[in-house]
Amino acid sequence: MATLKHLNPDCSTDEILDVLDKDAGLIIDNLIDKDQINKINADLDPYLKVDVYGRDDFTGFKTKRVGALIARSKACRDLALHKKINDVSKKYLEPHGDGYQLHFTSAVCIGPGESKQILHRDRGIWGGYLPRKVEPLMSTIWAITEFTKANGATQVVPGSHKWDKDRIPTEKEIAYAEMKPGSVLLYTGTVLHGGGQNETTDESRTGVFLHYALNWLRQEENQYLSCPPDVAKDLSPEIRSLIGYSKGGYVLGFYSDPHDKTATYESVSPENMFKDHLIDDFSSLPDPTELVSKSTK
Ligand SMILES: O=C(O)CCC(=O)C(=O)O
Ligand SMILES: [Fe+2]
Repeated sequence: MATLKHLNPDCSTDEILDVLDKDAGLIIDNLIDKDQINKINADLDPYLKVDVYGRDDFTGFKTKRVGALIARSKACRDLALHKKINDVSKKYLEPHGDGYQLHFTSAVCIGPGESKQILHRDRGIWGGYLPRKVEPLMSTIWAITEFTKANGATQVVPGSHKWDKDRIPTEKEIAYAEMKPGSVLLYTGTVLHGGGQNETTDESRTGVFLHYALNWLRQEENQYLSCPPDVAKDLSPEIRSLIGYSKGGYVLGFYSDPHDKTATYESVSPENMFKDHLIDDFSSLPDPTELVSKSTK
């Protein structure tokens, strides 16, 4: 059976990138401690208690999914800003864009009796229009409960990011992301994976999913609605910027304040929504010739 490489919490970004390049999936063991898991559980418990399940085979009739984790959970905000994960996301996505953003948040709880999810590549959310040479995603699944093959550990096909799109893995080519609570699965948008079958009668498998994407792509979870300005105003500038209240280039993602008749906030970075003075990372006018020449890679 295929296996996923396990790295220690003190592994370097370069070691992680090497394995991502080869396998497109790996586990870092024990990256967060019990105290952090308790905080995540306490934040998510009220939402995971509600009996709302998926609506089709893909989302799973016995699987609960809770989103808007940035608005709902301080512990998940801390997790989203985890330095090692952000270092990896930045470096992994660097060849394909000028920055990255948080793209999807969800707690996924696979209940007893759930069937296995079809293997897929998450890059499919953009409808297959992205050329294969663009790697759009660096994703994490944090184990909140233990992940075992029996309770629905994520299926991952190491190396399948380099496969022809129609190649179907044999059973032996599928690895299972078995890991202890506090460990994290890293995987890319191009690797084949899917939720595992939960063949237990009394165990649920809960993971916190935080996905990071190139900042020029549309986010899977609409962060401006899942974490609207009246909630975002009380969060840190770092997390606001990560979820998209920032620009992704000279003009990409600017806004104008619809209520402002003085035109103070005209074509500015969303960061200004939360400040009383103008700030703009890209405020200096670039040399137009360079801007045009950079616009086609
Ligand atoms: O629950 C899992 O382990 C994986 C779920 C997944 O890949 C998805 O819903 O896109
Ligand atoms: Fe997926």
